[in-house]
Amino acid sequence: MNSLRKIIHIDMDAFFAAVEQRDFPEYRNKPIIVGGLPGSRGVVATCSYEARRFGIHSAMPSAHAYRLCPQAIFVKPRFEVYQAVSSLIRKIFADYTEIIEPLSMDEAYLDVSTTSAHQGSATLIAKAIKSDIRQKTELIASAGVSYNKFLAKIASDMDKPDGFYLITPEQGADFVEQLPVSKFHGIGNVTSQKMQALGIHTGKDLKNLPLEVLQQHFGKAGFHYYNICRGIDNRPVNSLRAIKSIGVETTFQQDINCRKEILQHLQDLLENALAKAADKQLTARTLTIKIKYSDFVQITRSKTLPYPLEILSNSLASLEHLLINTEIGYRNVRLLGITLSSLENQEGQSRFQQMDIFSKCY
Ligand code: TTP
Ligand code: MG
Repeated sequence: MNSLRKIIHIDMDAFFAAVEQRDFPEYRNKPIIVGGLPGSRGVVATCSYEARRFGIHSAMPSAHAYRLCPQAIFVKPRFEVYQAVSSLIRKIFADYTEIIEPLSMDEAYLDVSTTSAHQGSATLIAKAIKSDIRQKTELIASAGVSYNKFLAKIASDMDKPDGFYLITPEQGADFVEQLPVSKFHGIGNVTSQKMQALGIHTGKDLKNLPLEVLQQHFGKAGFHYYNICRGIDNRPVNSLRAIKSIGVETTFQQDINCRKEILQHLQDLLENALAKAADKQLTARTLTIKIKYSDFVQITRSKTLPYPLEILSNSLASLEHLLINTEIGYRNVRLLGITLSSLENQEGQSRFQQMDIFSKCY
């Protein structure tokens, strides 16, 4: 275990809604819902803490939110403003460390192991960052501090809003033991339900299982689960400069050979990869497809464009073009993958990206 690292996870509170309450004082202390309007088929992007008391949350259909709280104020998102705040908070992070890994517009991991400000105390640095954010943006962030990413992320959620929570190396293992697996970051609903069915409810239950059993049930992720339930997570904080590519792939339980089906899978993977890039505020100019045929022969085809691949509709032509020199439709395929590279940092998102995020919110 690398107990020497000092990792901070920062996450803004009720981000889009807090920005709206900041800019429109008449919204303050009121249930505000940012996202689709109630008459639409849209969903809630986020809502103020006042609205959360009514049981409203992100991704809930707006019509449902309206039924729970008819007096709530529904507002449309203003992505350019959120983006500007996002850039501002990243500049604040950069005052404390170069090792910053943004996860989305409003959250990031920071490795402050070698930061000398505030006598190198991660607690004091986290508090200083919270205070800088408040001063420069008039918004509130929550911070989690620990010795790895997994615990820092959980910590930032422990004391929200305006939270600060520290998990020391001495506390880490015990802390995870009592934690419900549904709260583990990276364990989604499907895996969580699978774990419940296997009688795994807490970190302790997970810890009782040997590595082989975890790998048998959860494949590659089994090793990660084996570690995190012991408070161990050696993943580095990947600063943007360190990210060279973003890849996603899928192996089929049964080989496929229908060209249409393969194209659909590749489109889904591409959409997934583009969303990951957008979350990190990166754009890509190189698209690579990977195809592994049923006999394990693997090919890759790449195309680099003079402009960034941004949204799916702009990228489909490149995808189809790459498929020309393959044998899809003729040979059985067991794995498909998409990799985006030639990544560039996107300061201030383009209109296309905003539209893409916009469509995801609704
Ligand atoms: P979150 O950090 O998940 O949520 P939040 O900042 O609104 O609230 P808190 O962290 O205090 O729990 O997401 C950040 C922003 O991302 C959120 O303000 C709106 C947007 N978002 C969506 O558009 N759709 C979603 O499903 C989620 C979860 C977030
Ligand atoms: Mg947040």
